[in-house]
Amino acid sequence: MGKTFHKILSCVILILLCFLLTVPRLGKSAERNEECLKQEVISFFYCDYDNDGNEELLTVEADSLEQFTEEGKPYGNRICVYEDYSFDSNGSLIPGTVQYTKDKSALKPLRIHAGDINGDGITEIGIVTYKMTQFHPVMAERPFFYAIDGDNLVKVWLGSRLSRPFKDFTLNDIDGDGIDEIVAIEYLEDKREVFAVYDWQGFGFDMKCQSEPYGDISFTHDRHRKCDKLTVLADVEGILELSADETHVTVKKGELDK
Ligand SMILES: [Ca+2]
Ligand SMILES: [Ca+2]
Ligand SMILES: [Ca+2]
Repeated sequence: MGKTFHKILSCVILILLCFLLTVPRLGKSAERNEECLKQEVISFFYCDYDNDGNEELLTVEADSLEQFTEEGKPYGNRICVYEDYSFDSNGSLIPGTVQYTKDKSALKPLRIHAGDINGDGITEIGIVTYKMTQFHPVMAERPFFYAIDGDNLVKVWLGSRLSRPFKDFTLNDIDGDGIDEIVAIEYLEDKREVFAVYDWQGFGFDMKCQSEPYGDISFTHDRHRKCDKLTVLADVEGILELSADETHVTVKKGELDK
């Protein structure tokens, strides 16, 4: 009995040793892939953030889908950038090789997008966070912007808030000057909603113009990549296009509604 047991034990140890010696060790990139792909994608955005001609995939990923803001929105733990991506037969997004990953659990990131907010030719990564700040100690969504520099996320602007409580915002070169503005849907005190456009002013954003008030407005353009034209729904007027100059936000009938 004892000899048989020892023979079986020896065989098991031998098999384990063979397995460990033959399995290839994970490289750094593969380890990163393992780390990211076990998580849930909360938000994603396609863009060529490093201007090399190839589009990357930016994601906010979560350890679980059980983390929510008070408004019921899921938030994540990690920011990832993938060199490539594909789709399965059901059209589901499959992230490719991880280029960058950073644990940002403290920010409670809800959404990721990107644009050149300050006109220096470098794409900033916009992260909508859910946190308190020193001067506004309540949990709220806040627009933070970073530049990716090697393995670091370098702070560009960490916005405490916009002029008013906002429902949503996006980045778009709405005035055609080559620099992306923050275009926000904000609440007035009487609960009506307006589009507000914010320009970079060297150290932060200033609101430069806003639209007429509406009862209920929302963005309808593709939120996963940069768009040439912002399209919106405002009350019951159908698809509308948004543009702006220095003093006015113009809302007009969109192509989709003609
Ligand atoms: Ca690229
Ligand atoms: Ca920039
Ligand atoms: Ca612009």
